[in-house]
Amino acid sequence: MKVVNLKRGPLLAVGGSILLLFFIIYSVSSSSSTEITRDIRLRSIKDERTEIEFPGQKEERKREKFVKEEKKKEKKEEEEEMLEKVEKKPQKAEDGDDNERKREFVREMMLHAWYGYRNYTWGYNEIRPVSKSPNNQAIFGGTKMAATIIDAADTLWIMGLKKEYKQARDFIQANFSMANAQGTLSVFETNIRFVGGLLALRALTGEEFYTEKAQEVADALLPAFNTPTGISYSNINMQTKAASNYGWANGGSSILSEFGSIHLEFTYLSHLTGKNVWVNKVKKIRETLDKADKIDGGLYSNYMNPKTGRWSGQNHVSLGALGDSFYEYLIKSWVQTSFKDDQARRMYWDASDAIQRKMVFTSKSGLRFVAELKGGTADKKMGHLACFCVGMFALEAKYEKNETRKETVMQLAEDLGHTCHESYMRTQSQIGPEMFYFNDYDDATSKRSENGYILRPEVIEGFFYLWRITGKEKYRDWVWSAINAINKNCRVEAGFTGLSNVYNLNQGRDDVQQSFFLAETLKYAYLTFTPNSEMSLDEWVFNTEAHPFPILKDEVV
Ligand code: DMJ
Repeated sequence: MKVVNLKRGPLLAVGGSILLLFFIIYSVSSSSSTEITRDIRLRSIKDERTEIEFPGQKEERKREKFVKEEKKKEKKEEEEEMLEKVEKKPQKAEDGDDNERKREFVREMMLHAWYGYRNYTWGYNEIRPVSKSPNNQAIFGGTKMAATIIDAADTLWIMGLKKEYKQARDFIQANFSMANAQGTLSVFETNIRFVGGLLALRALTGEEFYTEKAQEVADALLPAFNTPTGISYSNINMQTKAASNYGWANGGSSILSEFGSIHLEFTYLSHLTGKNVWVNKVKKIRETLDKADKIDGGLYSNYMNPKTGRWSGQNHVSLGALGDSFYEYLIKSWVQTSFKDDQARRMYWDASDAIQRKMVFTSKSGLRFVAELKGGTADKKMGHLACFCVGMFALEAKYEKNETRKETVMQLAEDLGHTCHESYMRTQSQIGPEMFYFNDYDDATSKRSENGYILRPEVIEGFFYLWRITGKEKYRDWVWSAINAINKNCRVEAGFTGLSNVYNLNQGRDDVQQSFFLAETLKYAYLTFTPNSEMSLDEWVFNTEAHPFPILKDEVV
């Protein structure tokens, strides 16, 4: 037994092992196949369930996918169409390649200004182009509100700078929100640059999100209008919503050029949305001003108490700082409404008559200028800002029906244009100062104070209107000369800077690229060299920051 057992032992062991191996293989394979089967069964149950519980859901999903893709395609097509419009280069100027070359020159300046800002301070308000750092003025609440992007975008569009316009557009759509605003904002600056810029973009592109953003900004300003007279305050705090005036403004008064330069924007916003909340605000301001006493039958003092509607201060009247764009908005409101705003027409024509009677003087050497009035006495100086009135009077002449008056006011516009041009020609930089003085001994450019240049547009703006309205080639030459002087003296590696003293370039620069340089100065320069049909004055009215709004054919709301 033992032997038999001993002999059969290994055989049995091998056989057993083989059997065991078969068993293991069988059980493993059968268990995994069970799991696979179970899995397949579960999946098919799941599928069955899906089909049973939600019949047609697959088709629905397919349909949704299709609709999504179609929408995406549509959006892409719309975007391409919109960008095609911006790419559309202005037609070749009728008068040849020279103007095309000049347009290219200005366009290149725009790109230089834009990329300086974009490369170093994207999203901030402005660039300090010498130090390549952000410039955050208090008027914007000191926070990142992307003022340059909003102010420049319509110029990029008008110049056909497709890629750069898209950079601006995408930023505004994705990032611009009043929720980012902090601190105290200037109602006037926020309105002319932000509401104005966004509305112009809506007008040019047809894209609706711009209206929504403009409405958001305008709504944020509304608490400043809660006064018994409707006359708005200068500032609004974004957190507390408290409105306030500047202490320096004649003991906390509201300022004429500020509360008087909201009319175009709020009217157009109401027109676009069909809501009259904004237009009602500016109508109330207009009523208060219409009822108020005038100086010399048509002039307005620069300061008003918003609670009483009474003028404050010593009747300071100016076409420069504190007064300027109020007068501009009267005539432009009349134009904007296709000449239906009769109250604006009457108030403007009364003002223009009074300005011509009381504020226009001729210097010893024959230069005509618009002085400021203080308590009835003329202060014989004219600021760069006041040169905007060259364009205003040219616009008046364009629409004046009475031939004698037309001639008179056109002559005034041209004479004042000449004076503003002289203020440029008589300096080392060939750029005019912030303020120029006249007296019995010297005139036009005596160097006293305020000798800087902060990239302002008004002189070029005036020449632009004179060119468009008179067709005299010399006005184009004047723009060309001014823009070349700016390019030569203000250009630095990261954009354009203001100058500390236009009479003495050794005195340095202010290291600020103002957003209005891209919004206004370069836009007016560029449009001087396009055919007149490009942003025609018969179709568009420019706000005081050079943002174009269409002349409205229908009623406002
Ligand atoms: C701009 O913001 C506007 O033109 C405003 O009316 C006056 N000041 C600057 C440009 O100089």
